[in-house]
Amino acid sequence: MKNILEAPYLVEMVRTTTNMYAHTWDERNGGNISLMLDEAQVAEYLDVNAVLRTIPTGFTAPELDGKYFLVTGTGKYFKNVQYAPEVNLGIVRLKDQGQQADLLWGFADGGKFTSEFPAHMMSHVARLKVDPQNRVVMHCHPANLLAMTYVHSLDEREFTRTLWQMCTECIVVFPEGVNVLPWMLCGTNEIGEATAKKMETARLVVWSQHGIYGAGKDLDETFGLIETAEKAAEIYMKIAHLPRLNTITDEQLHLMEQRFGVKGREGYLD
Ligand code: 2HA
Ligand code: ZN
Repeated sequence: MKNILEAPYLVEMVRTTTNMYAHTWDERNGGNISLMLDEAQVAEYLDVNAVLRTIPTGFTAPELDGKYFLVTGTGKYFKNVQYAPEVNLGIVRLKDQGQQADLLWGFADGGKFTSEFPAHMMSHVARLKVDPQNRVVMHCHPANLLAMTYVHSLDEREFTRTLWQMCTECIVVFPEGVNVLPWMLCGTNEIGEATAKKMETARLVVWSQHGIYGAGKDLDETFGLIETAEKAAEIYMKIAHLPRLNTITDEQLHLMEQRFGVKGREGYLD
């Protein structure tokens, strides 16, 4: 059996959490990531019949039975993942209508998956329905996106349009726009269900006064998605209090659509 610490997906997860911490998106225990794995990817490194323990999930998601996830641990710091991956990360396989998770590796100090496991798992279900290639759900607390939810309208069309206007390439990176949830209590099935519903129409979901969720086919792409939205929010927070003399017009955004073969969310451009 090969060494799990050398599995490309584990190496990439360690690099991603480290990088996200370096971007200041994941203070203390902030943020969480789940990456769906194929059984073959896991079986190369672990005996998939050797269950360490079984952890209740607290929700029902029959679609996920038999699915494997590499996921960050509750209360764990992204900053520390690189030094002790087997304590801060775990690999689980869901069963019993998603109500139980068999732990196959990790959470070595007796820990368990992120408190946002419901939002992650329900978002995977939602994204897989619209994009069978989806593998990643990522949550973090980037300062400028958070700041923006204090001073900008939370209307999804308005929020998206502002981000598109802040950097020319935003409309190419997230043509479907950004969905927005009002402040809600985190770590609950309710915010999980609300997030998953928003994930049906966009890969980015802002949690007002809290952070953002991103989804994508791999860690790099999902990181890049959040990075691009956060960059746009940063520009906004630099200029919001200044007179705006110039902007990117809807006409110019239409030119971007044509040049890059994308289509902005229906009704979001004039
Ligand atoms: O504690 O970010 O939303 C991790 C979180 C909860
Ligand atoms: Zn959070």
